[in-house]
Amino acid sequence: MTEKATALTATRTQVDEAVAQAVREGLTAQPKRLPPWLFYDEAGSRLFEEITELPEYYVTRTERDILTACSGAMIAQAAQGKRVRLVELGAGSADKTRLLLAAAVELQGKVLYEPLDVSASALTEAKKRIEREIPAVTVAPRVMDYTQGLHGLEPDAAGERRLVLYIGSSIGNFDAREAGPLLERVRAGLELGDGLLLGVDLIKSEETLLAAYNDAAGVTAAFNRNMLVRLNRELGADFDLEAFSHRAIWNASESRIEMHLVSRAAQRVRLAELDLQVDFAAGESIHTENSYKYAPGAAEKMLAEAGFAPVGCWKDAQGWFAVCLGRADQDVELPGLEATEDVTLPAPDRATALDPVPPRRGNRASAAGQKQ
Ligand code: AVI
Repeated sequence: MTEKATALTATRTQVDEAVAQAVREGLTAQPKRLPPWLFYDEAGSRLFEEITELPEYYVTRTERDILTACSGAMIAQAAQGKRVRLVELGAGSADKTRLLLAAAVELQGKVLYEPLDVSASALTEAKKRIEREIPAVTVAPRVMDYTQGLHGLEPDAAGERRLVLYIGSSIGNFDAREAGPLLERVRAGLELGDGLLLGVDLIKSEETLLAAYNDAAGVTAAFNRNMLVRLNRELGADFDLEAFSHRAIWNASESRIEMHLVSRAAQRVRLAELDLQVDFAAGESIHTENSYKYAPGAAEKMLAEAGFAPVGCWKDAQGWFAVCLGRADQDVELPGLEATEDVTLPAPDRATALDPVPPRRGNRASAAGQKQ
């Protein structure tokens, strides 16, 4: 083999098949699209961490406020007097998971935490960090693609309940056709009485939504464009980053923010590793992400349809975000809005909102809640 051929083979073996297939499919589709999981290479994960700290990106901050105030109540509701072990879908963003772990430690002393992620390095990092910060927590990470179900988790020990954390509005990056089955697969891996804690972003003013995905510092734009940087590096593509603009729009009829990369001019892009060239018209877009925002009651409905009786929903005072608990149940009825315990943090004095509030029973006691 010539030196050049050897080098080429070496490069080709490094191409990730899943990446190659997703990009080929997405860029030859009409309209063009790329899946949002492509955002999260090392640089993209760093940019996402930066996004979570932006003043416009209310999502992380608001969910953190809810968890700061209500983690104790959530854990107590999930545990129902038993020991609880926590499973997290994804390796867990440090401080939000920490709040729930600390609440569980407070309730029962030692806690077992099982983060599930496709990235071994993210899991190793989470294990080191959490065991250092909360020594009462034992971290048992598992490298797996949780979107395919919770295969291989050992059964609950006697007197124990699992609580699956799916926080951070991650479910919002799946459309309804994907989100429902994903939650059903999670439910299939659980036992009766186990719980799912689901963080969902709620519909709010278009202005607030657009600002969150179009920040003044341009971090979200860099996050979006980083997908092209990744394709240039991993697939030998020649995307000119300046030739694509970041666009975030609110699609009201679908109740979602959409992110796009829009070609500023007619151009041809080559992807050497795919033996592919792709033509763009001026103004043509690559749809890179959907981020669904939910109406009141939608999260409870989604939980019920997946086989979880909605037990409680904790919201911030502005009604921007909800963290909802569902309990794996045999026979789950679709809830009316009155079916769950609804807790709203007190408004708007932040000092008050950050103080733990005892769960305030909604005026409509829970039918589902009676089964607890
Ligand atoms: C990870 N996910 C919940 C974020 C969201 O808000 O949909 C990803 C993101 N995209 C742009 N900004 C943040």
